[in-house]
Amino acid sequence: MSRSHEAFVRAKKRIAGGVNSPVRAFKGVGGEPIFMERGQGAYLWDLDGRRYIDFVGAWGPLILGHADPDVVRAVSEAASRGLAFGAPTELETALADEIATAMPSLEKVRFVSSGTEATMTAIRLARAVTGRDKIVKFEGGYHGHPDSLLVKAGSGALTLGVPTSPGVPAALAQHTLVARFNDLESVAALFAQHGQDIAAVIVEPVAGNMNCVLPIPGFHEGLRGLCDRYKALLIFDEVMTGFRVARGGAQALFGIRPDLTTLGKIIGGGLPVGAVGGPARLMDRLLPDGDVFQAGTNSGNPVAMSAGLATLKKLAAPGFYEALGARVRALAEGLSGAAQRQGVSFTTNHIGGMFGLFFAAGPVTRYEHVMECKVDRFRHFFHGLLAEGVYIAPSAYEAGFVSSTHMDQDIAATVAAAERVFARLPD
Ligand code: HOZ
Repeated sequence: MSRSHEAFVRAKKRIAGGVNSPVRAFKGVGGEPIFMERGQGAYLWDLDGRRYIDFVGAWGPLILGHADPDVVRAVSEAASRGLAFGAPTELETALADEIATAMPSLEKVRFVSSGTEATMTAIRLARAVTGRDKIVKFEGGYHGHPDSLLVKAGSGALTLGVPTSPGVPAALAQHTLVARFNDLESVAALFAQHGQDIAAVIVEPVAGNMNCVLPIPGFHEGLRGLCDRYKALLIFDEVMTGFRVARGGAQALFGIRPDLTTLGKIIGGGLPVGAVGGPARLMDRLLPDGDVFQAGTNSGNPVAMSAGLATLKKLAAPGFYEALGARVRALAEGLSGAAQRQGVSFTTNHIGGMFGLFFAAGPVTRYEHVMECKVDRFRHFFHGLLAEGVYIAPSAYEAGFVSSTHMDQDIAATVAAAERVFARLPD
């Protein structure tokens, strides 16, 4: 009996479902979660001492790999000065400066402790400044778990079969309008019908919670145009893409200026940090200068701010994103080549430091394409890779992540392992 199994049995007695975030429970792939003991660079070790090449990266934050020495040093130094003050520190301004330099649309930010808090705040702010109630999101789009956004959601909600969660009042859900990603007409139709009531469109600029789906050319320009025409706000949820697809996020890559941006993951360097940001004229509506309520005991925690700062400083190194993108490309092309040699219908999407794997011929540009992929094959692939010492997300609806510590030999070992698994996949 494995130590992971014993740990899971104990966890289930005290923790709902044995896990603190549902997609971790392996229900999307079958079997039981692996309990981790430590991570270093590109590798994770489980309780039973098995090593894995890790492409989950704590679901996105670990762009520098596990336990980066500079980040660990910054965290230790900050911790030795005090774990929390519940009062402002200069670290918060320093991290806000670093973000605004990389992403100029975030003139001002408000730090929170998770992506969920960031999107919840962005929606509240958008409703307050426009005086409208409705929001537009996309099918398979996931923005954490604020009530307004758990309608036809991706990530764990999709993996576990509850894209629209019980517990969300119908009176609230009726204000959430759902369009199709990469289908501008579906958005235009909602505006034509409800234009005067729509406060905001919220979108992951690269959809990363229904696997990884890139925007088609013109999609974001079209969203910007519709929002401007109807005086609604465009919210880019860059919790995943911020500092991941480029230092300036997807907004820099695609040349789009959203009204509000939400961040998380990388800006906390592995510790819990989220942020909402935008121009002063919008952000100043938040209390205490404005009237829109938002608060948090843990917000701006000095240890978390230090982890984020140490991380963002390293991402400014020349050539960082070129090298990261080259590794992701090598992985995606390597996997596609291996699948082709083994006669497996398979395709990949990738951008910057993130990627998606699909058991379908592709191209995959829409939610429907993702839903047509062969989930059974993915399950076999996942367990085959796990047995080979490669850890990918335990769901067919999550993006994968590469860090700066994944070396050529890790990519080559992963491709070789995947080819062995492709060769024995059942039809
Ligand atoms: N919703 C996260 C991935 N998109 C999963 C978080 C977790 O389980 O840790």
